[in-house]
Amino acid sequence: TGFRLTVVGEQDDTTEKLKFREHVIAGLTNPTKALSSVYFYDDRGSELYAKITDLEEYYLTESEREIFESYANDMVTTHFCPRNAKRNEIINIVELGAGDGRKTRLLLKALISHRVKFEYIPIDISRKAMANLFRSMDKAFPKNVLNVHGLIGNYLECLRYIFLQHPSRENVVAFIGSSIGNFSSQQASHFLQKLRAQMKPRDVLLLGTDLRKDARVMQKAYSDSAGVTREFNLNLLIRMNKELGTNFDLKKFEHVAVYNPEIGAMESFLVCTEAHCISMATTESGSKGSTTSHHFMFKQFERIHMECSHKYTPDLISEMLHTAGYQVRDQYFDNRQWFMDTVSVV
Ligand code: AVJ
Repeated sequence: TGFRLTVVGEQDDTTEKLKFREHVIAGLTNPTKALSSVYFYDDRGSELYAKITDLEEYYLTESEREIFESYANDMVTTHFCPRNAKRNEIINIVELGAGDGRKTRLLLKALISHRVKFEYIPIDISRKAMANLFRSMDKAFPKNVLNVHGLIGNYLECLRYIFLQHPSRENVVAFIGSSIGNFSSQQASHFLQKLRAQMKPRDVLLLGTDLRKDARVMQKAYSDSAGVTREFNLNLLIRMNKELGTNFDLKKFEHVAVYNPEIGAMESFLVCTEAHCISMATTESGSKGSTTSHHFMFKQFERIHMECSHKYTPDLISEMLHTAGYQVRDQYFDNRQWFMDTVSVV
């Protein structure tokens, strides 16, 4: 028992950095400039996201917390117990993109109170986020009741690693907090299919998704009055300046978030307030002769697309899960019906 950490797959800093660089060059050369929110989560980005989840305007976290508070016991007794109720068999509680685990804690408490034996396996890309998670889990539970195995790496690679390590264990895979919202609906379906292909019959998926609602409510959640979300977006420019040697001047960019009803998603942009040119340092590694310097022209009011946060309806989610080969067992809602957690099985 206790806490363990495993790094899965190669964590090669130089290839990661090269990928990041290629991504930025492609994204800023495109006629409609775009960067990907997957790069938000360096240590500072994870910290800022944790701050966002504390904001009242960012209703998602509180709504899902309410769902777990009301229904964690029901989820455990109805869906998460090992099928044969042989309670001596350990089950895996796998969490994709664990963050600080404040909501997951409610699930784990319910499992413990029903005497289900389990290993909690959080997966995250940020080591610092994982360290914080370990600390908060250690504080929240008495000594020796939790068995935690944290994995650092890519979701699907980590899942393959777990399923190979424990081929006969039952799995509950939690993908909560509307993390799936960053995928386009096509990417989301594709990811769910790949996930399903790795799961065993009767393994459980717990999927947390944000629901469509009054656009004003959603827009406030993504442009909060304290400016934390603004800082969260600007942090990617800071990261590029640090890691790629760009010279973004943060004062020349404004954060804007709008709901796009055509795709059912909140979209975040950094809008450039004056025309200027950004340059990027040349790489030193001359092996590939990659010494071209890069410049990116910004017109006044031109914007960089930073993030999509997709919002769903219960029917859209059921349909997507069904298409991906899952059977939907239950949908849980908060009182306002702003958020939903769906339990489905393979
Ligand atoms: C971490 C993807 C769930 O899209 O709501 C929060 C990230 N972006 N505020 C979301 C985010 C701006 C968040 N997810």
